Amino acid sequence: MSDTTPKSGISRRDLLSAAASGAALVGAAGATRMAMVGGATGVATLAATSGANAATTTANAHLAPGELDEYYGFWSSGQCGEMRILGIPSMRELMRVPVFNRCSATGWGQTNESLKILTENMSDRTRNFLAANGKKVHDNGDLHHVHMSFTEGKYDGRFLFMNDKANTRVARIRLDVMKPDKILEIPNAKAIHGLRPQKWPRTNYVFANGEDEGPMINDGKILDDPSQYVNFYTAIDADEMQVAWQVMVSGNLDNTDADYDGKYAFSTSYNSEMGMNIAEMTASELDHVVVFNIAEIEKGIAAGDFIELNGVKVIDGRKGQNKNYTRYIPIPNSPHGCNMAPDKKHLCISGKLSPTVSVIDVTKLDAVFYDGAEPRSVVVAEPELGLGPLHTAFDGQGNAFTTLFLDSQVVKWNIDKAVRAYAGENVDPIITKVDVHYQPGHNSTSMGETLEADGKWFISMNKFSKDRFLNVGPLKPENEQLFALEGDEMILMHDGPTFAEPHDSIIVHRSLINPLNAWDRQDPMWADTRKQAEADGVDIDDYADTVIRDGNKVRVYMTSQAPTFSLESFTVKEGDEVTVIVTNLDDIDDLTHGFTMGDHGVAFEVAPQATASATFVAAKPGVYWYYCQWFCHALHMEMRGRMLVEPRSA
Ligand code: K7E
Ligand code: CUA
Repeated sequence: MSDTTPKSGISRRDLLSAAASGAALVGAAGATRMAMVGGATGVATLAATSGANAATTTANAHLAPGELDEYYGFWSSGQCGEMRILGIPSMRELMRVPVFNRCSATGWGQTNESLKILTENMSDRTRNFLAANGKKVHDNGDLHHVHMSFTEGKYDGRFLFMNDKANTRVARIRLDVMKPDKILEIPNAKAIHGLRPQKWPRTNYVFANGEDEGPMINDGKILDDPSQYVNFYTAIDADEMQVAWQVMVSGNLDNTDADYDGKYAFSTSYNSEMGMNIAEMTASELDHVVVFNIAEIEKGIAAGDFIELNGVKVIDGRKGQNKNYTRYIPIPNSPHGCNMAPDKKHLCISGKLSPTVSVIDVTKLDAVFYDGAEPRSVVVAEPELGLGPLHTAFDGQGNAFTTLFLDSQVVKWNIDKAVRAYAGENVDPIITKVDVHYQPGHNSTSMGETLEADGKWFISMNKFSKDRFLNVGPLKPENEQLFALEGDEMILMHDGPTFAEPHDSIIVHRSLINPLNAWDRQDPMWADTRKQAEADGVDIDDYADTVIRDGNKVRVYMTSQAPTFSLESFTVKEGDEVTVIVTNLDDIDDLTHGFTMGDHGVAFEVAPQATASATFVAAKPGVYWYYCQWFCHALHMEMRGRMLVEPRSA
């Protein structure tokens, strides 16, 4: 389909000029939507919107059924607490990976293997709190930011790191199996929000922001006295997944990023006032960016200039300390997004309540730390872009894309021109503005937060969808829009409704991701289970149908091989603590089994070559069927067995 045969009565050229003129795009995009309804599939419409003479990006957007995407998208899910994997450019959701949440399908938060990961780095305080509430783990999480490990400024395909704002945690996901292997509760800090891996020389640290302030020792002795509240910036040893050190700071911390030299990390702070309500929090015209000097902090720790708080070495980097750990750069006004450009030089701080993005030249920071230069001397541009700038992404060609929450727009602008304009030259840094639908938060570009930013794709992650989809009731989906980047143009390719509430995403070329098709039998995920099996004399790598009684504990070892479990039934006594351990001996791609114990709230996934287990108390005498809950075979329904629970006093 070409520009001259518009399917919907509107040509691609019309669409582009509408995009350029801003307001008309609502109507134009509406017409595109009608074209999508008319087309056989959304995929077909991707082809339809890319004109015959369109450059390669849009042409490549057509993915026929069965064709694979060029990019992985790793998505946060906000208050759902999971991570999601999408294909780009199709925007197909490929997988959901439970992290901070519990999951009915996979048994995450219920299997012994996942419980270990969820609880092994939990404080006693939290453990006791949960026990008092009859729980082992939190049921919720609030996952905002997913980022990959780096080696020399490029994604290295090893790990993903992500935050939980709700319960102050950081998780790591292994990219070979797409499951978390470490979840860490961060001591002292409250509400981990911004999170970024160190980019250079590699991800030795993951930096994590504490958003909410509180008493340094939060044991109830200090309560309603905000003058004694502090905040914590955390560096996590990314290999060990343990806190390396923390810095006490003034003002709360919002988003963070790191430079491409391994020298500095940065945090935006939107409440330098340390206010406790909206009026107080927004009183000041200027808040700040905190700059962390990594080498000086490491030196200070080595020299013993720290206090130990809940087992963590904490350096005092509050305002007025006048040590070389931190500097506070005044920035207008409640700044939010914190994004390091792949030119290795410019850090873009989105103003949120100011219509500006403040551009910091990170090569000027040495002078602020060591030569007494004014903190604001590092600001080399402050373009006025529009209302509510939240986050900035990059194309690797010197351009930046900033979301404008209040304007419901994305603005593409040139960093160099902004710097020249700030220096007094009469140039306009703004290249184009496009409407998005509606109220964008984060945005991301393909490979955009790395030295390999390729400027092909752009995602606007919009908080509201309003009229863009069929009405599904008062709770509406969010809307994520995919744009092709071609020259100076941003071409809307796809509206993607999503459930609550992805904040952030990264778009990663598929050549960097090589997951397994089946688990390695020696995987550390079930190392504890393996140890127990060895003690019980059971070889979990081979056919097993063994029931071990150990006092009132019963361990039931079985294997799954389509379409049977090795055990057709097992018998326990009322009140026994039963652990069912299932090993999936199938090693064929995609042959996942599951185990569900009927009427017991027990269910979990057992992927090819995996071992998984769950423990429960058999408190109800009677006959209970267990079954495989993953459709695996023509005889999947028949893949079941019985648990016979004998009454205690019979
Ligand atoms: Cu802007 Cu939590 Cu990244 Cu959301 S934060 S938008
Ligand atoms: Cu095994 Cu369904």
